[in-house]
Amino acid sequence: MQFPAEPFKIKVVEPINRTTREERAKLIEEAGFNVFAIPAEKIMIDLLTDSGTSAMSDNQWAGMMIGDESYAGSRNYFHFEKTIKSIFGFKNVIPTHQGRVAENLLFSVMLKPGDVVPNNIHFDTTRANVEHKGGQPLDLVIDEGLDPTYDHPFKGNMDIEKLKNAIRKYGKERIPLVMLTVTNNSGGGQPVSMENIRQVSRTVKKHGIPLFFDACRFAENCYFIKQREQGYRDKSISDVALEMFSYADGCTMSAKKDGLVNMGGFLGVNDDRIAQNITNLLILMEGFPTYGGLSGRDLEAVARGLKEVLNIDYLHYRVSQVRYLGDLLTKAGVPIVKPTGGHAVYLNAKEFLPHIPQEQFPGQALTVSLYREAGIRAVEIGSLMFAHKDAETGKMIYPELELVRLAIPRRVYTMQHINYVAGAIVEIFKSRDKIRGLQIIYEAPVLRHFTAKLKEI
Ligand code: P71
Repeated sequence: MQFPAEPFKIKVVEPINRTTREERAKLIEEAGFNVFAIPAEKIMIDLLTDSGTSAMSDNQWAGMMIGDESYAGSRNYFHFEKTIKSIFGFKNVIPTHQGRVAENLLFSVMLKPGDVVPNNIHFDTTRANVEHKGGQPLDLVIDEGLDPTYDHPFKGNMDIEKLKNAIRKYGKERIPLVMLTVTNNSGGGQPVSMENIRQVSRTVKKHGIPLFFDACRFAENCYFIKQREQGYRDKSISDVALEMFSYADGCTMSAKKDGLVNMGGFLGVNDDRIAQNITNLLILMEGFPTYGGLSGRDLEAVARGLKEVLNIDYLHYRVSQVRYLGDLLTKAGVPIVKPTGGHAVYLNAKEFLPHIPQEQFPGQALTVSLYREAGIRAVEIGSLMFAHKDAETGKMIYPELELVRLAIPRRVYTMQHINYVAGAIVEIFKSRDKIRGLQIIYEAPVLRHFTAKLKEI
């Protein structure tokens, strides 16, 4: 397949610092073999996350200059509101400074202790916010979604039988809402099909349970529907989005992903009473309802970013760039999660480093190696992030998947950067038997992966 050229010209550049292997070896050791502790200036290609790391367009930067910083009723808020209503179709729009606050506000209003919230797979912040309100997060993705080698066009789909069983088991009284994460980040950035969305919507409606989207990467999901699902080839991304959201009662959104901005988020919700309750809390936590923790210029950048992200040339390039990296790695025999998702390639560390047992953190060992050998920062999504002691037996429970995520920031790196990344990983793969396991020397009681210190065995 022919991969498209960048559908943009570069007007502003930021130099990338070179570092030597010797320097990086010293830095990673000082960082306790944790890439979160490395200064970003010492990274050559930063694939830690695609969140808030995208490049804004000239049009977005121009919008920043007409930011109206009035406390109440900023003109940029009205542009923000109108844009979101036209794309998402929800009746009420509530700005927040990022996605997790939208989640916190929604669950504060809708959840009571003991409630259950089904999702395809909850992202960490959603899971943590559900638990914070005394709720129980349920992951109901189809079984294929948990098998890294299984090629399926919509691996983010929710299993309808699992959903029906959950409703039967807990009753609609204990399920205040059902969520769908598009695309499904924790499962490899995999899309959910329109057919599945319709089925989920039909199932929950029958019981009067509201459906909400975690809409971070909605445009990438719409692109996959257009490409892969029958009946959508001739529809615009905007039409696909409007249909998708028409099946839901609301959404939470981190605009740091498909909003193409460095900071921003919002809630969309149809029900006026829920919107009112959320707004009351918003004033307490984020600010007045027409800015919600954002400055006027930020609201303008989100409004403009949300329009740009619907451009088919942009989306085609975006998803192709991620696939291009996946294809280069697959051709060289490097094990990755298949198919590649919308925003990232996920290396399968269990297969990459079969000589390192899971209790020696193969995903983290590979992450360390990517930095030391090539200056690439990835993120471990495996036993360092998820392994935990069983409350009853005290035995360690390890996650099924041991992955290293290479998240691609939007419009930031060129295809030649991607060639560099693939080339470096292929070289590391050739001498993978030299990579050593790790051992924890410090860990925090929760979310240990951010601050853990380790040493090489
Ligand atoms: C990603 C992130 C950013 C992140 C957050 C926490 C730990 C590590 C990295 C954020 C998401 C997301 C989904 C599906 C909600 C949020 C929170 N993703 N839902 O993938 O992917 O949004 O960061 O704006 O609060 O690196 P927020």
